[in-house]
Amino acid sequence: MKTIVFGGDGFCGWPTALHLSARGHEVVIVDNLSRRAIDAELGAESLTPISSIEERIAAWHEVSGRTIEFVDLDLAQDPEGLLALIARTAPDSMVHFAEQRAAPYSMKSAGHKRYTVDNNVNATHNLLAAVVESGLDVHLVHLGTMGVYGYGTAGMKIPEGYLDVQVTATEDAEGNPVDPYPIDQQILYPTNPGSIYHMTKVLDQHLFAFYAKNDRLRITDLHQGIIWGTNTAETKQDERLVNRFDYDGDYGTVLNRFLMQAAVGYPLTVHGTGGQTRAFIHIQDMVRCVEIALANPPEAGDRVKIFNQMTETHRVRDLAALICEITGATMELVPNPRQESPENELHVVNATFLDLGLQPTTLSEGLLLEVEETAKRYRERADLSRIPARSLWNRTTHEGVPPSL
Ligand code: NAD
Ligand code: USQ
Repeated sequence: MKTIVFGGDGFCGWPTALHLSARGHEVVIVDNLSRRAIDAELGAESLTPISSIEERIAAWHEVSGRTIEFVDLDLAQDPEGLLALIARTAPDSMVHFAEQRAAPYSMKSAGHKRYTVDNNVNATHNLLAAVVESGLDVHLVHLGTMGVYGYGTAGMKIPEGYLDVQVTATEDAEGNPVDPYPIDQQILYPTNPGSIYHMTKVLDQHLFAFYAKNDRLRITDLHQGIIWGTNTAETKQDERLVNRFDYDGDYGTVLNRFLMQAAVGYPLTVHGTGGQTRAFIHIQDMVRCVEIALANPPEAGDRVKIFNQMTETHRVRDLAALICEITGATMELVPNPRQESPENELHVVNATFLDLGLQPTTLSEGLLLEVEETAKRYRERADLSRIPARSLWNRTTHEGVPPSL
């Protein structure tokens, strides 16, 4: 299978490109290296020392004997280049990771909001329009987010993308009363994004639904939880293949931040009461899920296939307590810079991947290893001034008043 990995230099894209290459896919990585430029803008670096994309690809060739092509292209800004690339490479499938993915970064200022919307929505739309224009039958797998659903679910399990609803009709088309009768429908699960970044994923969802209906494109949207961990079987094979590890206040995600904070002796930064419950998945399981999704495409004419790509849910303060217990770290409840529910429950259906053979890596197996293999190993590279989260989401959070949602 020939597969283009858009965003293949990033945290999820790089290990996915190697995983697919190791399994015999002919892989092309497309990336505009904007994530590396944002590191420079923020004055923050990956905790792990990441090599240039050229060095990464050369090292992979040396280690595996396999070749990956790299194309430096901006999906949002260069639709003609994108179409030419698709026509030249004629891929069977594409994996789309190429978006600005940090919620705090998307909320820093009006400029960051505009950049995130322009970049993400145009990248996705340009890709869809280019596939149609190319006339090729390509399966598109997109990395979406659990955050499109919002996190207040009134106790129900969040289904995989679609919700069965029943409304009761009490009038006919002319408005005359009739004996009530039920009408069943399936709708996209109502969205409730918490940041401009998450909002772009909601907009992506609607673009996918439209192109699946109008052009019979084959699309899978993976509603992914928060990734934890750093390396996969492939990225462990050589120091030059190491994956990035973000710990700064904008790009660092909660569990990896806590692991790094424990390793450097920084009290774990629990936002608010730590009552937020979120979905998680290990990076090794993420690459396996993408492989499974590629092997199980929808048919042309099907609606968008949506999988919930997560394996566990946890409350933030429970995660912090667990890490303190296994590492001896301490935690601190810091004012929450975000506008989000201080406490929420989260129950999620993830049957599709489990039915297709995913065997999840659990937190209990992997946490300590992650602290030892990554966080402690590279702790000398940490810049502690980059740890505090400084992106305030609205006037309320600016004034330090707890949000009430
Ligand atoms: P990342 O920022 O590390 O990687 C994204 C890559 O895309 C970067 O290398 C960047 O340079 C590239 N890119 C961005 N805009 C581009 C453009 N216009 N043209 C070409 N390349 C572009 O992010 P990540 O953590 O690897 O996330 C990848 C995807 O997975 C995102 O869409 C994100 O929404 C989704 N996701 C990530 C997580 C997580 O915990 N990291 C969780 C759920 C979903
Ligand atoms: N949090 C803390 N302390 C910290 C960092 C975060 O308490 O030091 C809290 C946040 O307030 C939030 C929760 O932890 O309640 C999760 O924050 P996060 O930064 O780990 O995750 P999030 O902003 O939701 O974004 C990440 C990825 C994004 C992806 C999303 C999946 O950056 O690309 O879409 O996870 S999900 O959360 O399921 O929507």
